[in-house]
Amino acid sequence: MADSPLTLSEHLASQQASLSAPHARSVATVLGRIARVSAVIAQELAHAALRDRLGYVGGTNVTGDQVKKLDVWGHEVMESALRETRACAALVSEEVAEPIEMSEAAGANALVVCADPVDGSSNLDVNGSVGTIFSLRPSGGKMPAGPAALGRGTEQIAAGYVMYGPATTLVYTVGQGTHGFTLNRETGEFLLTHPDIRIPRRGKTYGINEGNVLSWHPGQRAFIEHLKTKDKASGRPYSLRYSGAMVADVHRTLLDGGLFMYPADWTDPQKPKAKLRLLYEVAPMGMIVEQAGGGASTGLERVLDLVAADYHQRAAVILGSPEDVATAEEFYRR
Ligand code: FBP
Repeated sequence: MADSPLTLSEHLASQQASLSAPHARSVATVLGRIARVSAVIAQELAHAALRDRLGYVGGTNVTGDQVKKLDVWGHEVMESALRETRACAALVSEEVAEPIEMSEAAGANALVVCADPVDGSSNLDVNGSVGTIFSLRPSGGKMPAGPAALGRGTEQIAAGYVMYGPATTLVYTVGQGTHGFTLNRETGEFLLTHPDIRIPRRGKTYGINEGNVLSWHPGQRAFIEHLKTKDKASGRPYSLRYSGAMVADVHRTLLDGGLFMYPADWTDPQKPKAKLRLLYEVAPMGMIVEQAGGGASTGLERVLDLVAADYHQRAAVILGSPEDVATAEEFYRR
């Protein structure tokens, strides 16, 4: 009889060896707790329409997005879960302007978590796929700990996402490859179903909001025309696949290859304006995809080399199959 798949906690234990000793236990504790709270979020999403949890609360968050009831609820359950771990010294969340300090977790081993508790909010009221994105960084024992979140993407020590689709899938990396788990709803455990994910070198699909085409960098526009041009030898044209939720689009790209892109608005070439947030969307996805053998770029530079100077700083992103990302960068350089 086939061995039963590893649980997330067993897999985390096997990854401990690769983690820098002081943080190993904190990373396992925090990732384990995020997994458990995401099972709660999955349950709530499934019943949201029955519990009057759909719709807006009114008002906007720090990045100007209209806030949904589930955005707030998702943030609150994430915050209290992380506080309980006593291993999280601060939380940078999409829903709150400033980092939330958690003095319960002082000390050099404590971590700073950057999170988008509910990603893809525009899909919530239409029963579309949504997700949770998270990134872990060392706090360095600093208090306040929040500023330790600011810095280069390469300083992340772990990153992951949970996708709430027909199944609930958790994907994470601690710098030793990227691994996928599926929630067993009966037991509430995440089981290893996608060990050591390797993204195909080239894909057949691309995901982008084409409604923004007129504001794109000329290289971006030419690259999309290139993907749409018939050429049997290079498998073009690519098909367009776009769900409106970064987690769902990145998950498809990770498993099938291809590209997910949210380029900047270059209407004013002096001040390109991006949409997605660096600390809790672009940088964690960059680490996950790179650890699966993929690439993650702004079109002009590697996203993991970007240095965050603001908690809600935005960044352009083109990620996916390494050869497709390289081709996109060539078009940006022309
Ligand atoms: P939030 O829902 O967490 O604000 O995330 C932003 C997001 O919804 C991404 O998940 C998605 O990739 C993108 O915005 C969709 O943007 P648009 O509606 O402009 O295509």
